[in-house]
Amino acid sequence: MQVVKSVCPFCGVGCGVELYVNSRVLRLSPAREHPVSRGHLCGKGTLSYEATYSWDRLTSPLKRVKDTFVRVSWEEAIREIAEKLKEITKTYGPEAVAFYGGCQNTLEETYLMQKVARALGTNNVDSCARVCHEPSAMALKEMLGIGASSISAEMIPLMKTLVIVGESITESHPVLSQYLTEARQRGTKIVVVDPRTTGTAKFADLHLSVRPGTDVALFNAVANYLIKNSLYDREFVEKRTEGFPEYAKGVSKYALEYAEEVTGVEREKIEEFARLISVKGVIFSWGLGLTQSSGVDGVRALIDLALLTGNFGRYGGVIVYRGQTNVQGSGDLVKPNVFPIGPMNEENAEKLAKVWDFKPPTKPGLTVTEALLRDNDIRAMFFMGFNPLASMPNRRKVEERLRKLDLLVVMDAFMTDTASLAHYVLPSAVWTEKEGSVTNLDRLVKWRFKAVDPPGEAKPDYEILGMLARELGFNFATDPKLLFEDMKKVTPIYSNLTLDSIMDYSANSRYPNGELYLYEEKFHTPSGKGKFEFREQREVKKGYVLLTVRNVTRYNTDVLTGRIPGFGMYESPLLVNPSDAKGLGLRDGDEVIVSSECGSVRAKVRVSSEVLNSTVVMYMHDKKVNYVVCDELDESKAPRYKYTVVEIRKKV
Ligand SMILES: Nc1nc2c(c(=O)[nH]1)N[C@H]1C(S)=C(S)[C@@H](COP(=O)(O)OP(=O)(O)OC[C@H]3O[C@@H](n4cnc5c(=O)[nH]c(N)nc54)[C@H](O)[C@@H]3O)O[C@H]1N2
Ligand SMILES: Nc1nc2c(c(=O)[nH]1)N[C@H]1C(S)=C(S)[C@@H](COP(=O)(O)OP(=O)(O)OC[C@H]3O[C@@H](n4cnc5c(=O)[nH]c(N)nc54)[C@H](O)[C@@H]3O)O[C@H]1N2
Ligand code: SF4
Ligand SMILES: [Mo]
Repeated sequence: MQVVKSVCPFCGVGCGVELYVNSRVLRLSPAREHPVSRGHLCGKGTLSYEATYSWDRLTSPLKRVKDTFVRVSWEEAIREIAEKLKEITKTYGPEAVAFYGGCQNTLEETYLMQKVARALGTNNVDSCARVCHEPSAMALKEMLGIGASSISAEMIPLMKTLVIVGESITESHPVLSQYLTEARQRGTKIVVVDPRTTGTAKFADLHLSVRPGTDVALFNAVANYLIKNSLYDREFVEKRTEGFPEYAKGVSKYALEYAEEVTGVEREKIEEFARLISVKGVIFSWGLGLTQSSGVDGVRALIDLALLTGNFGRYGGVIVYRGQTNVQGSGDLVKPNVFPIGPMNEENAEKLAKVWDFKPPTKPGLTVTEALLRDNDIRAMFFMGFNPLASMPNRRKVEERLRKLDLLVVMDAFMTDTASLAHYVLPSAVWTEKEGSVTNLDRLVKWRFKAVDPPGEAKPDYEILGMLARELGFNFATDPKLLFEDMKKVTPIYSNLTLDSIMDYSANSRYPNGELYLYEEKFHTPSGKGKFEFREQREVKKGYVLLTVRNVTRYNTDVLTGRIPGFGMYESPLLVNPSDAKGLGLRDGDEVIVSSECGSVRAKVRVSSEVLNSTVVMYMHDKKVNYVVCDELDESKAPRYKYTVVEIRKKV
């Protein structure tokens, strides 16, 4: 039996695994030497390979003929797609074409995808990173210099305080729970800011049940309290930051009384929060409860607290709980308005031309959310490992948009909702069937080794993209190791990594230089200083707010977990607080219609004291949910998945 090292295909913890292979994967065990997972796995990680053997894997290219799909050869599919692309770019220009990739793909595939798009002449490239943590990447880059966590999860137990905002570690990043347990044993205080009493909140010394969308008011009031009582790090602020006077002025109107009224959290608890962070040794960490509710402004207001308390370098920092296995990597490599090498300008286009042998266009393209949810002239879309029909907000609008395309190509291992609308569906190999690297939430890059062959005619995405590129007249390297070296040449933060280090599962292969913590002496901003950014709390809407969240046994649109026996694929209940249930005359099991400005869904009520009053909760894994979630976008074009005002009506 062969033992092959790999990385779990699901969440951003990126646990190291060992696949036991005898022409097929027979079982999976933790890779004990992996520095972050340290020999642990969660339940769905342990069974993750089962989905790859599901009976309904796609095994040959498919072409739509009227209302059905017919099998075609790879040659036919690629030739026809290329012909259609040439026709579309000739008639409407290259900007009529878009390539959007998922975050279960490797760095090399994502890199190749954007290269093919740019060779065609379009910057319409993006990934699912847009919808979870683009607000984080944007705020981190502008205020600290690098759009990633500054400190490793390994450092959590060494801290005095860990602040967790809008993130359910026990559901979404379960293997990190080991650090919470260890931290508690060592006396670290844990503060959880979440409207729900999550499993993670049960670890907390202090749980602030904020009203959804009010985190900015909370953080600004805490800052004001710290400044007024001289509890902030004056020396750090003077030497290492800029923008403090404007920030201090901005937060000065955020009194505790006001924060109490807006957030619904008692003043004493807010004061306790302030005191717990006014020390050295604090990590500020967050998930989607911040980005998909308050957007970039929410993240800015939290990073401000880290700057104010001087918690950087060995003393603390920021952790963003990135979602998918390679979402940090996809976010680093592919954006429609930035090149991997840096800002989208002539100078960088020239630099890229030297490596790529073609000059990429410099006109910014459209994000995936703009392409699907706002008016535009795109006529051909490629989706690689992405199921936007189920995962984007306002499903009805997305469906209309996809149906209007002249060319929709989906590369996936399964017939997803999105694939079912495609003109061509191309069968992709999955993680165990190919090789390549992924970046986890800790900036740790690891290589997945190939364990088995893909089924039927399925192929790795790098081969599919390579075939398409050749048919379009571009001769690009497609071997993952060559792609990795090519990628490093144009992606400065990855330039110091070596294949040897990322292939060694015990090595500290973190970018940029293997640091467990960044910004010990200076920030990576142009001035070397951390930048305060004051933002106001936005208006809070009235009515019931629907939050859509995760469950530990299911993964995103359930395409993979739905194919692991015993996991996933059931309808989401509507979780309602007991007092709201009483007010609405609802009991457990009652059927209700939940409706918003965008649409409505049916659900069965589950009365739950874990839910804050005036909020209701559904699991995002249920495909119906995005019929009701609306498509408001923040400054970074990320959807506000966690803030839809809804009406609830009992079905009679
Ligand atoms: N089991 C499992 N794990 C996953 C995934 C999965 O589908 N299943 N998906 C992966 C992906 S893609 C991602 S991005 C991550 C996401 O991981 P998380 O960030 O944990 O995602 P959610 O559960 O969607 O939302 C987190 C929390 O935000 C809270 N929240 C909602 N609104 C607010 C608010 O206004 N303020 C505050 N402070 N909190 C709020 C919710 O109550 C919820 O507990 O998980 C990854 N891991
Ligand atoms: N209402 C609501 N909606 C949400 C969210 C929410 O909190 N609430 N969260 C959002 C977030 S954070 C995210 S990240 C998105 C996730 O949205 P998506 O990324 O669209 O969802 P996934 O289910 O992860 O789909 C990934 C697809 O990739 C395929 N795949 C896996 N491996 C490979 C591979 O190697 N190659 C190829 N070609 N395909 C592969 C899988 O079969 C699957 O179909 O959902 C978003 N949608
Ligand atoms: S915690 Fe995340 S990466 Fe680790 S085994 Fe579970 S799903 Fe996989
Ligand atoms: Mo995500």
